[in-house]
Amino acid sequence: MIADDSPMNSPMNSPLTSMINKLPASFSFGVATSSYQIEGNSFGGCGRSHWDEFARQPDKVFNNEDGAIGCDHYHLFETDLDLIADAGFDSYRFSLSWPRLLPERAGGVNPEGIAFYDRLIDGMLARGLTPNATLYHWDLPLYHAAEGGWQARDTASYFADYTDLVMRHFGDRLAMIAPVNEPWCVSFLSHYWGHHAPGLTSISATAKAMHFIQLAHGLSVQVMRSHGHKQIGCVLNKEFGVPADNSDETARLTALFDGIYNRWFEESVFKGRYPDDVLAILAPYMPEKFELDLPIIASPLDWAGVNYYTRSVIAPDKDEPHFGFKCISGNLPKTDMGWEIAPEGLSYFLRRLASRYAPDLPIYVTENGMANSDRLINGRVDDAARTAYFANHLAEICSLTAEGVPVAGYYAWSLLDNFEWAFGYDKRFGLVHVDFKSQKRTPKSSYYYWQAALNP
Ligand code: IFM
Repeated sequence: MIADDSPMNSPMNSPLTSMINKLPASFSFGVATSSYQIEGNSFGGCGRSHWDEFARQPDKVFNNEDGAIGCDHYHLFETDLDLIADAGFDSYRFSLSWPRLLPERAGGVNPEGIAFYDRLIDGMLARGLTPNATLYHWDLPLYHAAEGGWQARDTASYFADYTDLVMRHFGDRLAMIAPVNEPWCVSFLSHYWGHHAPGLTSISATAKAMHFIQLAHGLSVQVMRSHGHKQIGCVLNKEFGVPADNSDETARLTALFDGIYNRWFEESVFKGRYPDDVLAILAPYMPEKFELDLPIIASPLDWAGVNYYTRSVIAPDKDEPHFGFKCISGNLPKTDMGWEIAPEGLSYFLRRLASRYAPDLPIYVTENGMANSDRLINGRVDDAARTAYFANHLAEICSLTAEGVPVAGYYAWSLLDNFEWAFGYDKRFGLVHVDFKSQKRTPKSSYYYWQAALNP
């Protein structure tokens, strides 16, 4: 399935080599993916998730596409693990699908789901890849969504039960684990801006989701700890806000953006509190006695993960009823998502995490990468822009480690082109091109540059 004409194999002088040489020998490099985006949830008895329901609604997803087939990773996982190992990566960050393991409301565990993750995890171990698992990368079982989803306290308890299931079957083989991928996306993006499932635009739903996803994280951490796990982390996405003008009001709004996007999650996980500026707006909608959950949310961790892609330019918006700002287009070069390329934001967050929130923890960049308008021409994909993106972000990490910021690893997003949520299969983030009709994999030039740099 892998294209065998390796046109740009082993380029000498990979632009990534000098960065990698400056990092400590123990620094870990991996790639990241997620279940709904690649597995194909029409295979192996997987249950329906709220993403299937969201994608079923007209015009929610580009071309009305969904994750039914994905990259058919369910069947092609050996090929994909070979690609990871052959490039020289030492770790694979993947997610388990809750509805694959528990497809029905009261139907018990899906043996095919257990068997699939057994094969996948054992396949990583056989290739010397360190498994780094995420338990929730957005595929909420539809039956839980129907009962209130992340607006309901019970969903957090059910997530703890699901965590226990994962720990019992796979825990001893998972070197690193995090409960939730990108809680901002799970809550604000999905319940206030409505861009992701369940597609709501309600301040009340948002406040509840912003709390219950954090509670789910904390309860899950406690379950993992009760199983004796020692490498439990979190994966928070960060976006760097910059003011569109020099006014005091825009500075205040930019700080508020930082509060909603970043500090809400950092403060609660690492300090057991929510930031006052955001809470002042969400307080009327918060679940009763939410304060009592904060010590659970702040359960101690062993590592901290940061997903970073871009910055946001913040401008006042008088028509925005609750927060008063909007994100506008900036003037930096942009990726195919229209996201500005701003590597210095990564440094800002890693430094802040190390100094303010998690001084004693190793930090991992758990996602970083770009969508590019890749074209497969004569069996080749030249994605030089993606290699440059990686190199520019790695350069920031080199400076940070030289300063003593404890960055311990980096995961490129993503191994494969995949289902990019509301953008369907239109936006390509992979190091490896996927033809979604034939499922043929073709490593792009960025893949070969990683391979050259990781195998000097
Ligand atoms: O594809 C997503 C991923 O699921 C979560 N982090 C950001 C990526 C790019 O949008």
